[in-house]
Amino acid sequence: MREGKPEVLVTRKLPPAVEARLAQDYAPRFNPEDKLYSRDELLSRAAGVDAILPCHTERFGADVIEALPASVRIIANFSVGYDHVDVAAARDKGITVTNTPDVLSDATAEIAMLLMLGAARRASEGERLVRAAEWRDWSPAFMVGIQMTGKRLGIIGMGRVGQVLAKRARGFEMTVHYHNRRPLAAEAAADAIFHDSVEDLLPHCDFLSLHCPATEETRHLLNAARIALLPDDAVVVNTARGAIVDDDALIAALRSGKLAAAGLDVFNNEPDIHPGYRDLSNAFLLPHIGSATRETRDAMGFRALDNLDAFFTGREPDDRVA
Ligand code: 8YV
Repeated sequence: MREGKPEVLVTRKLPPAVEARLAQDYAPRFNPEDKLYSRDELLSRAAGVDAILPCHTERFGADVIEALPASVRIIANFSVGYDHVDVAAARDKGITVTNTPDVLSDATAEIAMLLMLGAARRASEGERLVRAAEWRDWSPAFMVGIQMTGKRLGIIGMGRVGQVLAKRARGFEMTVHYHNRRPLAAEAAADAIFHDSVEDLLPHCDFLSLHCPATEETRHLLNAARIALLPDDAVVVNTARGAIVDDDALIAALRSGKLAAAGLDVFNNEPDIHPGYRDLSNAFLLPHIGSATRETRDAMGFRALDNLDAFFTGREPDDRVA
């Protein structure tokens, strides 16, 4: 490392307390306008820096990693997901990669719960009606949705967020079923029922919530064949990554009425999502705000800084993924 404080390219605007700590301990290059950098802008701004602190909005494919200046030694992500980084390419180039697990589990589980309730109880449809002054009458047949209390919740990916959601769901007297690469230890699983394949899990899901990372193996995991295994009128929610869902299949199932509703916070090709979602009244759509709380944004920033601090003082960062 060169003399003086390490230089850090911070790709997006971060909470004031996080930027203050960065300014104290590092020589940061901030992005006060919070502008999304193009690939070329990112590379030119990275000239000479020791570290990059990016969000999931910046893509570090093998070509970008290859083109990064040799000065860059660590990519300390402000995100738990790191599918935007080609970790194999980073490893090959000797670049350390870290993420921010744990600190966003509560916030993301809250949004999963919001999506489940909002989708099942037709929240956005009702809200649009009221705002557009189109609510004119009431009858017992008006805006009837699906009750969540006491239903079966299926969770794919029983990691940190999945486990918090399972806890919250028990408050709604839901029975939790899950699929994970491995069954959880008895204490963590509590009364959740393990299924050793997605196919085995799906018929037990009145509600299905996706919590696995986006990888080659999970791409389009929820496809037409698997949706067909869900009970009729199931509700699907996704707070993980859009890539896990085959959009055409999900949209077809929402259109045909096979599924009662879907709640989505993440999409393929954000923010240019599949246009088919936009006019579906049974889709409750949010703009990737799973971890967008004041508390969690600060905690994510501090966690990314803890990783940088460890790296630049010769310790192993707690959240090293490459
Ligand atoms: C973050 C997320 O807001 O951390 C993640 O993986 O998907 C989001 O909740 C975003 O990635 C920040 O970069």
